[in-house]
Amino acid sequence: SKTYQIALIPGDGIGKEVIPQGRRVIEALAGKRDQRDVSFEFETFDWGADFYRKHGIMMPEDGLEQIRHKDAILFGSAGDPEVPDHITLWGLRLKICQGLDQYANVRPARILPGIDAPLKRCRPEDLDWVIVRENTEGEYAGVGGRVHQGQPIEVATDVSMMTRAGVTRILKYAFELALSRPRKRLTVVTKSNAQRHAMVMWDEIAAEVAQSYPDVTWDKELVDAATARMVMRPDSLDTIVASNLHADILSDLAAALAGSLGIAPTANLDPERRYPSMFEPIHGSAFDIMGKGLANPIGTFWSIVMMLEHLGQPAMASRLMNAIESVTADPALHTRDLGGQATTEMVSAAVCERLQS
Ligand code: NAD
Ligand code: K
Ligand code: MN
Repeated sequence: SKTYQIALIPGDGIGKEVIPQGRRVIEALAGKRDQRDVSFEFETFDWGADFYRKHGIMMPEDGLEQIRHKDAILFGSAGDPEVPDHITLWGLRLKICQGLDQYANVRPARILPGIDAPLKRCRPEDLDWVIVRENTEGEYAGVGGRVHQGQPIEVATDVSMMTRAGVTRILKYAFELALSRPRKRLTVVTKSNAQRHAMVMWDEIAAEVAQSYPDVTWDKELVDAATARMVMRPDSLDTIVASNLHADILSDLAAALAGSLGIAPTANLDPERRYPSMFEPIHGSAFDIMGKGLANPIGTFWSIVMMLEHLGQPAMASRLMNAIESVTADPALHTRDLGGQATTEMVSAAVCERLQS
């Protein structure tokens, strides 16, 4: 039998509402009679904006040490109305992703049963994407600064730093992932016309890596054109790989085109498995709905599906995915972001009920 150690980091805002429901769903899954050989132990870390108000930092100095030996991390969101976003982001989520070298951020998007997606001519089978986001460097490398702050001569920079090693490993990951999917198709997104150094290197490395993957059909697209293509020709895309910033933006667009930000999941993976990987809904703290019980927990549940796949429990993963799809298929169980009136509690209870049956 196997016991997985899971770190729970609810964080801020609706993160604190959806992560407890995620735990409940995992417990419902593991409680099944035929599933008794797998169990989960949870440790919850109260890191985030409240911790910051008390201690002046988002997580303890030795925080990475505390989670380094877990099997996986389930994360909610970081962001608080009273604390600047760059502090909450850099002090927690980016610290973990970069500190545990979770260099592949994987974001599937597809239209689940029952979801009324906004594109008129797009059928569910037309939109089935996985966006791979470089997660440790690029535009979010943290290189830059401000001089002469507040003065007319002020200069501020955020340098997009890309390394051959970093770009090579994310492109290899993306080609591997594309190869594992039925269509074996990869689109490499850059902005190599304007960003003429790092992104030109990115294109060159893509062509080099592609040589090892003759079975993958791949093409290149500039990021601005890629947004239009996602809307106009969604079925021409399958696996997409892009830099940290570009894929951040493309994946929110993808989530919206698939129905709602509240549904979309993501995995921050260390593909080499030296460290635990981290799973989270792609949404943030959602200040406008926090504390009201309106948060859609599906993004968290789908993230747990990705966690179970990563942990090597595909049967549990597909059981949970089936329960999720059976719930989204019922409009009475849609939260407000999907045009319905269901609450976080109702959706979570319905998923658990389907897991029990
Ligand atoms: P957001 O994702 O929090 O919210 C955007 C919109 O989507 C809001 O209208 C919100 O109500 C809605 N929404 C999001 N998740 C939902 C859910 N589960 N159910 C129903 N509706 C949902 O993005 P934002 O408003 O740009 O950011 C708010 C805060 O969250 C900021 O502090 C930001 O920095 C932070 N943030 C954190 C993460 C993260 O932790 N990974 C990601 C994005 C934003
Ligand atoms: K999140
Ligand atoms: Mn984002």
